[in-house]
Amino acid sequence: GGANVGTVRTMKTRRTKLPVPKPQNADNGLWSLLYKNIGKDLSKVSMPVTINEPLNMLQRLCEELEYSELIDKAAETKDAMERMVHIAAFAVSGYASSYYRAGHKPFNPLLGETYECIREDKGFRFIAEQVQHHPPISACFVEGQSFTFWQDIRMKTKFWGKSMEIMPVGLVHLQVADSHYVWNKVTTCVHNLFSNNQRWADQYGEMKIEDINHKITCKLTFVKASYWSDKKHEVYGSVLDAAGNSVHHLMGKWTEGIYCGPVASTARCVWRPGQMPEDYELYYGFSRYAMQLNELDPDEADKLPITDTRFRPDQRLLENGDIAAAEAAKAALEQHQRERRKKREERGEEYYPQWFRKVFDAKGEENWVYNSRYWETREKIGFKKYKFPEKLW
Ligand code: PIF
Repeated sequence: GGANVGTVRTMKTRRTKLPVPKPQNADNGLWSLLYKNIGKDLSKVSMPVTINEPLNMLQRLCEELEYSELIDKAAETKDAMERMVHIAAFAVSGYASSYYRAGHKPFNPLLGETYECIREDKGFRFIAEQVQHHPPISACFVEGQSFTFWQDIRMKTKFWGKSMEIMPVGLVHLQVADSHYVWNKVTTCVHNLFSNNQRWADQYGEMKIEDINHKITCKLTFVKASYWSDKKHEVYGSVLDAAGNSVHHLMGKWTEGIYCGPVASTARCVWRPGQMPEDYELYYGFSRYAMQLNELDPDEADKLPITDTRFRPDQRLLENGDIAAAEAAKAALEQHQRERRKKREERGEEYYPQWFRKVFDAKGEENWVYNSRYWETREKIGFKKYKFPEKLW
């Protein structure tokens, strides 16, 4: 059943900008830091806060739902082949924001950090938790009026000197109408890593979206940019029926939009990204939707658990432009986390996340599923009375 997100709070006007523009800081020493750690697993190196944007990985997962109206459209579509067209556009739409965001990385959430997002206007509620620290794993679960969406994400990274490849591991799940979709994510490559102004991101590889209930698949190719071709940001592919016949062709760019049709000249537009806000360059390249994600609504604050990212001090300090304090707070939080880990190890305790649990699928792959307690606890007990096993800050 769909989530009853409408009754949770009354609609507010959300902020349109961050409190201050990003401070202009000089060289952040990223090059010497990476050079010192050559050959090491970079996820185990503490990075300077200046390469972060004031959003974390949990909020980035929520950002993938910016164009959730495509799922609502799919839900109204009776024809399962046509429904796949909207879902494919949705899967591509999650990459649009990355075009403006290559300059920074999201915060790495602390183990046990959570993030909720209630969007009565979009008709969904989102919950995510950092379920593992090394290697980092973020899990999320979303209930919409017409759908259920979940994923857990883990990255493999490859450092190439001037660039870095990020290969997400794990699958995205989406249930809409009588379809259950599963798909993988493509590789992200951040180029010109050491040039603060010329860093750019590419997305490439094959994405396979399956409607397991109807045996319909959509194969999409994200074309790798190259010096010799002008095929930057291109995506193409087709929707195949159970017999493997191609029924719809898809083409476009993850930065500009997706079109469907037998031939390009008559293709119809399925999705186009929204306009960027004024002065977005000054605000980390955030879209309107991204600007809202870390907003702390004073009327909602006492309903949130203390583990919610909106209370994380270093991220808030960065958002407010206080770099020195953010840097110090990040170091202190990380140190505190190391001490908690050490204590658990000394006691021989295993760590269990609060809202997700690990299950193994038929192929023996690890999956993180929502235990359905978060919203129930929020409504019935309230997080003020809920006892968290550890204090994150
Ligand atoms: C810290 O995370 P950082 C380290 O993990 C550190 O080892 C740990 O201490 P511990 C700290 O507690 C952590 O806070 C390091 C690393 C994190 C990711 C996944 O935030 C990749 O300081 C995300 O960062 C990239 O970051 C996604 O890994 C991009 O968060 C879309 O690997 C990196 C840096 C990647 C550089 C990319 C530059 C792009 C501009 O003692 O507990 O181990």
